[in-house]
Amino acid sequence: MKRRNFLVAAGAAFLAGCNKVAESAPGAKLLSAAESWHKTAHRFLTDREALAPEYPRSAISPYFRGNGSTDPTNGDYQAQAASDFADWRLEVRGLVETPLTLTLDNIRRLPQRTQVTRHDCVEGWSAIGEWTGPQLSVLLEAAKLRPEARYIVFRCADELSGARYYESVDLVDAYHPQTIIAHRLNGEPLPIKNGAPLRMRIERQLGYKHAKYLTAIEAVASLDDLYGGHGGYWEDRGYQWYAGI
Ligand SMILES: Nc1nc2c(c(=O)[nH]1)N[C@H]1C(S)=C(S)[C@@H](COP(=O)(O)O)O[C@H]1N2
Ligand SMILES: [Mo]
Repeated sequence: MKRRNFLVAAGAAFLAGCNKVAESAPGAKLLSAAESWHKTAHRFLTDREALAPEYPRSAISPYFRGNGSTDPTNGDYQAQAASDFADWRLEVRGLVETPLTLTLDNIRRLPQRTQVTRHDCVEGWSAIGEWTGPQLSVLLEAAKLRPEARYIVFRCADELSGARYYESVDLVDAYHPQTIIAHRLNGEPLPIKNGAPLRMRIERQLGYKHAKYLTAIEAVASLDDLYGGHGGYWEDRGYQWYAGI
């Protein structure tokens, strides 16, 4: 029964995609992503595919603070939290051949990556944490991007000062091996303050790119028609869209 539900939710194409990803080298995936993204990306590829530093577990900060939204009160978030996020769904949609709707269980069954990294917030604080989740590339390969797709948009459940949080990255960061959909922090399910039940880790980017309370991943050709048109909540308020570190 469980397995049948998983197959119905995930779909045959999804499973085929996972196998393909498992066999292919991350470098090759990144290269082809960049090619279809933008020819000039090649010049920066060596820099941009480099890994962010990873740390031993002994370096993990005793407390990983929450920043921005730390306990969303809008929509049905509180009700979802009360039921341990049993009904949470992550959609993969937009310019894809096969839209996906995933449960948390689907996400936990995918191949996982665990990484101990340092989070840098522009407000001037950092924290080291251990994050676990599937690589975003696995989901994108399963959904199969259409050639027009240029950016991946992250949709969030929370509102900050009355406006919906959202973020976006280009395909180089989307396919970066350390870009994961985290559901665990330091070996435990994500705390609410850190984005439960799902949040992005985009380790070559500053903190505000790491969308918390993730509800959908959307492939788009342009960022112009989203909210303020600058590709993210803080970008619409003056921050740089490219926040590479
Ligand atoms: N949905 C959502 N994601 C978000 C934010 C937010 O307010 N809402 N804040 C951002 C900022 S500025 C930072 S520094 C990190 C903070 O992550 P943390 O709460 O786990 O420390 O989340 C980022 N992602
Ligand atoms: Mo931040």
